[in-house]
Amino acid sequence: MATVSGPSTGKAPGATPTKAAPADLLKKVVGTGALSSAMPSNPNKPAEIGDAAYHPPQGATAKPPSAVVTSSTVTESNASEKVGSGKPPQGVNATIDSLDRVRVDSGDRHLTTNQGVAIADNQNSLKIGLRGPTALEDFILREKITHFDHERIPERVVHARGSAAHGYFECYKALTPLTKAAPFAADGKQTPVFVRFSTVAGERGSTDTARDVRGFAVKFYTDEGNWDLVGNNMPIFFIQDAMKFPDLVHAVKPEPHFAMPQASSAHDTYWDFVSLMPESTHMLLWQMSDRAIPRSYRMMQGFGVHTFRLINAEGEAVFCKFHWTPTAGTHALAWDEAVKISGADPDFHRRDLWEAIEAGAYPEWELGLQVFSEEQAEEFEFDILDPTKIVPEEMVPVIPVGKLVLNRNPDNFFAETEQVAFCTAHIVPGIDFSNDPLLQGRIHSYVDTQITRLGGPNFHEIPINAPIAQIHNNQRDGMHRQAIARGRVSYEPNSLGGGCPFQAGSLKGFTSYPEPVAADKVRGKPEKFADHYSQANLFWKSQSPAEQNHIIKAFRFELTRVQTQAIRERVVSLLANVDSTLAEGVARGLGFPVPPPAPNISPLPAHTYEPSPALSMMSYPARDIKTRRVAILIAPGVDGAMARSIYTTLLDSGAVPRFVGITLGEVPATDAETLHAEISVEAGPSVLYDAVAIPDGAESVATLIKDGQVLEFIKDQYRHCKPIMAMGAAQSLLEKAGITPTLPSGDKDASIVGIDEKKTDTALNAFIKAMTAHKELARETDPPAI
Ligand code: HDE
Repeated sequence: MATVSGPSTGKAPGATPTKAAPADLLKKVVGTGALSSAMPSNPNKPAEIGDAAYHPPQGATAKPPSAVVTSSTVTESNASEKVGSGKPPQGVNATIDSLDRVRVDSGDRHLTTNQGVAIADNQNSLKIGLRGPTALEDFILREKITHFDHERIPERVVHARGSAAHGYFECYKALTPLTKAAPFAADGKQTPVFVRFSTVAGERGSTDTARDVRGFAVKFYTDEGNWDLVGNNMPIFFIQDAMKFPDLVHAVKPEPHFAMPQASSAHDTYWDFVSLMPESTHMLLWQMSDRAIPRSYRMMQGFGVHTFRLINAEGEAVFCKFHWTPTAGTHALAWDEAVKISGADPDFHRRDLWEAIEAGAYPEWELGLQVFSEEQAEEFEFDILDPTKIVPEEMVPVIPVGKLVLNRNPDNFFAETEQVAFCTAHIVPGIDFSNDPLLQGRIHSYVDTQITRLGGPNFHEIPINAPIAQIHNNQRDGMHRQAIARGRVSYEPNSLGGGCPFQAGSLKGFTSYPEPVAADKVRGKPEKFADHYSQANLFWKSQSPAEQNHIIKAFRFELTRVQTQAIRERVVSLLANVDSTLAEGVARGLGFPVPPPAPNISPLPAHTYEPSPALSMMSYPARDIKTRRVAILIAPGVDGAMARSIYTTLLDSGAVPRFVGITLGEVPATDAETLHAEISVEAGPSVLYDAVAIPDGAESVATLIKDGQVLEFIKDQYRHCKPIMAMGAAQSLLEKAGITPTLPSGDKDASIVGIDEKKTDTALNAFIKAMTAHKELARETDPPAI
């Protein structure tokens, strides 16, 4: 009943008399004794030994006779506006409450300092006389400037440039036979998610449309903890072992002596490295393909890349690969388009994602799984632990299991998008890692990097990172700790906390798949890892002619920027192992003959695959034209009724039409109504639109045809293979731009509309059909005719 420093029953001078003592103190002392003696020994110890260890039991607990027994202090029932209600929370971690707990709105509020002190004057520092020096005591100025000085945090070492949104994942049908993972537990179950898309190489302020892999990272806030599926928009990777990741990143990042180029792999150090790493060849083809210049984050596939394991409640495991497929189709920019967008709107992808969500056009993906057994995997000619290989869909089909919908933009870019911490180590019961050596390294790297980036080990408490599942453990302290742990127990086993928090045991808790391993400790790779070219050849063969041509041109572009001839030749020597047309096409553009193929080190014979249509972007068309941006070119004298009808029909189809004029403002039409040009050709160049429509109107066409910028606008639409609708007099604009409605093959170019389709309705139908297909790539010639 007495504390060391004084009687426990007395009143602190000036304090409100406490209701707690002395009865609570007595209860605590007596109750603690009872609680502790409820655990005469640690009953779970035998379960750590031998076979029993496969099924860890739930931790032993004892119920405290009253709440005060596990309290930190008997005075916890004294309430205040700051310490809370005085009702001790039990079994609750308040730091996980929804983001509403930290949202701030300053409407109808005055300015304060960070200590809540009202600021009278936010215009002037405190000076000794109106013309005198600033006083050191100006704590208001110093707090403001000091905070500002520390506003920036280190950017992500890779994937620094990104954009994110909230949404949900909905499971179609329960997947309980395959996995006990929470998001797949019941038909129609929804799990909140936060998804961040990114480029890899560029710095935080770099352009969105650089040629690069895109990150596709999904944080599932499941009711059994956070699961982060940190994937990319390509299903494979450059390297086979985490050991090489710092080398790869150092090679691709701006060269260290002069910090160039920004956000581009088109430079010597990158190609020097990959040309000496034949395992990169397959990924190089993907990176040089149109996948590396997506039209939108909303129009790209995503992949978990590595093989993972799914585990059901019986402990049975299968291997699994994750695939995201967008409902808006998988579409790309043309390279020339990507380059021009970089100038016209470096935030192109960020804006596109934000605006689509603001407008209620919520981006959507379907999640598909490739599921296969260990026995199947052993029969494959490639190793499923090798992240430079896919599992062809012809061998293991992709089963659709759910959908992802992004329906809410963040409130604050820094607090959410910048501070979100994705970690491959974040998995939940029902999912497990495979031994992919790249994945194994990632499990360490992501948690580690957040400690530097977010300033300490408590990054999980930053609201965007906190799970919705309870957090209870004995981790304590560290920079910026927010949780105020109640009680004196911060270890396990304990009897003073009634054994709590107790281990969950194998029925509820995470257990690793008990894969038997008996092998030498060694640094090396299995033989199947050495086949670097069979799947590169598969990818090449599976591309449409236009896609193949783009790959050749991308290699040419990148290698032209490489200054060292030996490196160029070494890259082509890798390609010579993949396909002769590819190697010859690249070598011709670089002005040298194809060198001898690089040594093929595989001890196993090459495998010949049939082409896989699933690898071509052409296999993922859109279902409609929702969110496609269409320019309607207008000038005074435009056929007003037709222009309005084009606008309305496109709008009704979910597209985003814009009246584009030579300047902004009113544009008198042929009828009584005046149109408004919302944007001009100089402020919003052609590359920012997916298609162009030019309504009839002799007078308007006569104006447009005299404007070089308009002609350039139309030519770019043509060169980038976009649908063009030109009605009546507008045909002369196409002629002036040198555009014919015939493909190089001699067939009609169905995406140039308005010659045969004289009526607006018929033309619009054809135009919308062409837009659904996104582009008419058969129009392309090398070099471009226009
Ligand atoms: Fe990453 N990667 N990575 N990576 N990665 C990071 O983590 C790393 C790899 C991927 O939107 C970093 O928080 C290693 C493959 C995405 O915040 C870092 C290795 C794949 C993102 C890191 C890889 C990815 C990252 C930088 C090889 C596709 C952005 C900042 C062993 C499956 C996540 C950070 C976001 C980010 C390390 C390879 C995807 C440094 C060591 C393969 C989408 O920890």
